[in-house]
Amino acid sequence: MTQSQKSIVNLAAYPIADTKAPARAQTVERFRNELESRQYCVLPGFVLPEMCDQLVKEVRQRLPNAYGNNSRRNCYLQRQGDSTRPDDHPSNKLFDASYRMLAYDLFDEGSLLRSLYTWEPLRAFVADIVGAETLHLSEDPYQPANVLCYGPGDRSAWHFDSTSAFTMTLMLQAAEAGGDFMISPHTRNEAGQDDAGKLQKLRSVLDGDETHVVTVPREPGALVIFRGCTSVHCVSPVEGDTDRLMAVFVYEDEPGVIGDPEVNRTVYGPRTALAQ
Ligand SMILES: O=C(O)CCC(=O)C(=O)O
Ligand SMILES: [Fe+2]
Repeated sequence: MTQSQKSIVNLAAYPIADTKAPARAQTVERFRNELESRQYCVLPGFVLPEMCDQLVKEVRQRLPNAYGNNSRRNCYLQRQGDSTRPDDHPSNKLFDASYRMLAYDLFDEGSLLRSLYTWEPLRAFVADIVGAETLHLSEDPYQPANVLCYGPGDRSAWHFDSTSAFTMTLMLQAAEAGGDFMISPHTRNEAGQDDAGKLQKLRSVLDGDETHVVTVPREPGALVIFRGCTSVHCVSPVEGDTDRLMAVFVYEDEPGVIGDPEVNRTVYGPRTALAQ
């Protein structure tokens, strides 16, 4: 079934297609302010329920080809600690993560996932929320829109995202329990250097103190935009037999961006290196 790109998003709730509509401007303003003050914003019911179900079908068909990713890393995504720092420094706290990854190339041209990712009004809307002049599609074969699949016991450890100014995720299917997206806003500076206050906050989060941690409510269809480079975040272990399926969309500030092949190899598997 081919799908008009327009009919994927709940346009009654999120009037994003008409760039001149005052309702669009109000929607942008609201989420822009939320993102600014809290470092994340949630758009519940952004994708229509029947479209979400179809996206889940697309993902399930491809699950046998997902790459199983198990790693032990610190919150800066390094696999090794830093021996020049004290043992209790965040660099030396290593955490386990496990999930499966579906790369963009596994979804064909006519897929719903690609249709949504490439829909220009979505990109323009997100650019307005995050304050980017223009956002471009990623030209990487694997990264543009990918899906994280968390089975029973899978989780994502506390981490900062590496380069992008923002991260955008779409919940496709929730776990029966667990699989909570947790974030601690403002735990690192823009430049990636920690000042004393932020470092103290980060340490408390990594030690299990939830005072500065927010659990973001996510129903299927909810879009979340967050400042993952400056706000440490994780996904708690999934409980029950239902996979937690989360699509991640990558937009770039410049045209023609492709990812680091070494990163692709670790995230999407050795097949990406063989394809070069
Ligand atoms: O699965 C999630 O909700 C979070 C994913 C995440 O941390 C990321 O894409 O950077
Ligand atoms: Fe992340």
